[in-house]
Formats: sequence, C-alpha cells, structure tokens
Amino acid sequence: MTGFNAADYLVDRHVREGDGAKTAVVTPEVSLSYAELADRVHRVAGGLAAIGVRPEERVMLCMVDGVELLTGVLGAMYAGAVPVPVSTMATGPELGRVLADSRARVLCVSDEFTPAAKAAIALAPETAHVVLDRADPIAFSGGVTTHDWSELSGADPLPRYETWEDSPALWLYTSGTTGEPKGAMHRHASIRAVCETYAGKVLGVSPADRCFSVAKLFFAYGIGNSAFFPLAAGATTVLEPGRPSPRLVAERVRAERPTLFFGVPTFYSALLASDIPDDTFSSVRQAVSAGEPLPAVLFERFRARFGVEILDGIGSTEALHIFLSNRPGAVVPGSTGTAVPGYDLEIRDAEGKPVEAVGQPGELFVRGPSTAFGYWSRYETTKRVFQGDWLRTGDSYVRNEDGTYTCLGRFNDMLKAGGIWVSPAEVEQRLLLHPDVAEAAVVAAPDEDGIDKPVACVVPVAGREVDAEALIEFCREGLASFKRPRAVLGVRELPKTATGKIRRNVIREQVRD
Ligand code: 3SK
Repeated sequence: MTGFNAADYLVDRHVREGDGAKTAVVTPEVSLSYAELADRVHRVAGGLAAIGVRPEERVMLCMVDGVELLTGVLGAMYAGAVPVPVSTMATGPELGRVLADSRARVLCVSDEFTPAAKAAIALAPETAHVVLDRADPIAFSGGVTTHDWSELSGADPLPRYETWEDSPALWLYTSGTTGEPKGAMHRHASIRAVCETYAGKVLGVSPADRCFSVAKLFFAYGIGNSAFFPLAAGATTVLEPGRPSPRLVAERVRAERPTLFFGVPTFYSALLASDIPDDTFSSVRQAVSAGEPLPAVLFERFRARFGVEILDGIGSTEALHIFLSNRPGAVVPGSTGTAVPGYDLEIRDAEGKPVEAVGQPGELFVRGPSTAFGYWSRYETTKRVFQGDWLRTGDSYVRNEDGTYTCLGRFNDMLKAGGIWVSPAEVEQRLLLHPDVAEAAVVAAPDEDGIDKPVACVVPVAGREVDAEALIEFCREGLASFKRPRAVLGVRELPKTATGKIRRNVIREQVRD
C-alpha cells in the first residue's frame, strides 16, 4: 500500500517545493498563499480531531464556497477523515436524509443554512456536533454540541494522518435527475488521477492559471474546477460564495481576470440572454461546459459574442470528473469530443454487447483511474452501476464518423415516435436555433390514442412569446418529420436539479397531467 494524502498533494507539496508564497485562493473577503492555506488546513484538521472526529469518519459540510468550505474539505482529508460536501440547495428534510445516511457525527454549516441544519439534525440522531460559521452559536436540541468555526480554524495544527492511495477521501451524494440520493465513495488517488488526466492533458492547467467556476464546490464538477485542478497545478482559485447570476459572475470575472472559466449550458444561455459587456471574458483562455450536452448553437453564439471557445465535456459524480471531452482549438460543436487520455469508452446495446457501428446508439460505459469504490450502503445499485472495471453512465451516445461522440440524452429519457428512437437532445437543439427560444426540454407524452409522441416545453427569450405552430413548423423544416414535437408548451422556467440538469421526469409528469 502506497502512502498518499490528497490534501498534502494539493497544498503542502507546493510549500515543500518552495512555492509557499504563491496565491492559492481568492474570495471577496480574503486571499491566502499556499503557506497560509496549509496552516489553515492543518489547524482545521486539528480542530476536527479535537471535537472527536476520527480517521475514516464522515464530516458533512453544507457551506457556501469560501475558505471555510475549502479548508473544511482539505482539513478532513488531512486528518484521514472523509469530507462530504452537500448541496446548499437542500431543504432541511433532504439534508437530514443524507446526514442520517452518511452517519456523519459532525455537520458544518454556513450561517444561512442554520434553519435547514436544525430540521436535519432532528432526522439524524447520530450527529453530535454542529459547527457554525457565526460568532454567536445558537442552541440545537437533543444533546447536540455547537461550535464556532474559529474553534476549528484556531486549533493546534494536526500532523498529517498516514492515508494510502486507496484510503477513502471524499464522498459525493448524487441522485441523478430522479432517484434517491446515494453517496459515491472516492479514494485519495482518484483526486490525483483527475488532475493528471483531464486537468493536465486536456486543459493543461499551469501555475499561471486562475480558475473560476459557476458550479459550486459541493458538486463533483465544481470541486474539481475550484479545488483539485488549480491547487494540483499550483495555480489560483477564485471562489464566490453568492448564488451565481450573470451580473455577479461578470463582476467577479472583470475583477479577478480568470483564465479558465467553468459553467453549465443553462448558465451560458443566461449569460447570452443578459446585457453584460461583450469583453467580459477577455482574460479567459478557455471556457468549459459539462453537466448537460452543450448545444452547437450555444457554442457558436458564445464564441461570436464573447470571443471565447467553450469546451464541452461529460463527467459524472461516480467518475469524479470529466472523462470525455472536446480538445482546445479542435472543438466539434454539438459533440462531446473523444475520450480523455487514461479513460476507455464503450457503447453497449440493451443486451450489454459493444456496439461497433458508427451512428448506432447505445449506452455509454467508461473505464478509468478515478471511478468510485461504489455507493455507501447500496449493494444492488452499486452492482448495477459499477460493473468490474467499467462504469455504466446511464447516458445514450453514438460514435460519429470522425471518432467523436455525441450525447443523445439520458438512456431512460430516449423516446420512441412511430416506433423509431428519438433523441430529445436533437429536437431541443433544433428548437434552440429559433430566435424566440431561450431554453427547451422535450419529453414523450401519449397522444389521444395513447401513443407516445414528442412534446416540447419552451422558455421564450425575454420579451417574446411562444408560437407553438411556428415552432412545430420550424422543427418540421429542420428534422425528420417523425421527430417534430406534436405540441409545444410555453413555460416560465424548466425544473432543474441543484446542478442545473433538466429534470425531465418532472416535466414528463407535468405534461401528462
Ligand atoms: O455532469 C457532468 O458532466 C459532470 C462533470 C464533471 C464532474 C461531475 C459531473 C456530474
């Protein structure tokens, strides 16, 4: 067993190598060098140990992006414990469910989530300590001890716990777009693996980079973008605690001059719909998108207006980060590119046999160095998703003539019209080409004869109306006729997950009602 600790790799290594004075993290309130960050990480590790956290125990963190969350995650890893950052959009009962499931004895929360934490604690009898980042700790019921964050950040430093490459390092809860949340368990070496593969070989992150991510640290995409990639490279991460809006993000980008910008398709669409200046992203050498396929039209419009290329890729919480991606300067718009070096891809049919033919859809499987051990306490689901060396993604894909891959949607979101498979993504991409359409989601709904047909829900561009007949005609012109939506419904917004994925299962139910 080889000794390795991800927090040491991300932070202390730079201090040992003489780069302690380099800026590691910038927030609206504070800027820390690698040496200062290392000191905070060691102290938070000491503070967690002082309140009784032992190696391999989970520490749940429901916190806004900032130095507290970053040092909470890294401090727990340094102490050999397992940080579990969770969505700040969770309600009290949702937080309670994952808290109880994880059996974390310590919950760290930012000020604004105290009410949710109170409701959560009532559902999680094993949680004995709550750490609040407020000066005036409030009382929790049921024998829970509250602590102020300064107890952690001001504690005596802890020597690093001797973890191994395969020691548990991080849990990330995922519920996909439908199901029950389940904790994907990652090892220390997987964190190094995503830094050496996607960040190193595709993005080429260097010490000169400044990374800014709209996706938050609690999300696998965000923790890679805002913590693992910049810190592994000795670069700088720019953190923003607030809820991202085009205006707020534009202000931070203009002030902090990031070189790498990470977003999701819906946010790129919101940026395009906003009136932020066209030179906002002049410092950015590469924009990145993941979470959902980036429609070609968004790629083109963003490049035309802001002069920056968006690199679309796909990853998963179970794979820790992006394993299939376009390459800088060689983007094939509307495709997700090719396998990230270090990962293998296979498209399989419904019987599980590899599909060799170009253009034939199937489910995407991936093999690589960063796959999770499995889900915590979910034996059957783990067996279904983690199949030997291979990870089943649940995404439907085709391989194109040029060797790139194109996403057709979630495997269970594919719909049949007239007995032929239709990709909702393809119909949505056509709708997005219409000047009145800001966002679109296509699902199957039964017609008056009970036969499934494509139905589109469309968010119009501000100040425009949805003209259903015109949009159906527009699709008829640009798609095979059987793929055109049979109905188009105008909506004010689309239901999304905390990470910006469209919840098609919710739309399906709404459309059927
Ligand atoms: O959804 C994605 O594409 C993704 C990318 C990186 C890390 C995690 C996820 C879910």
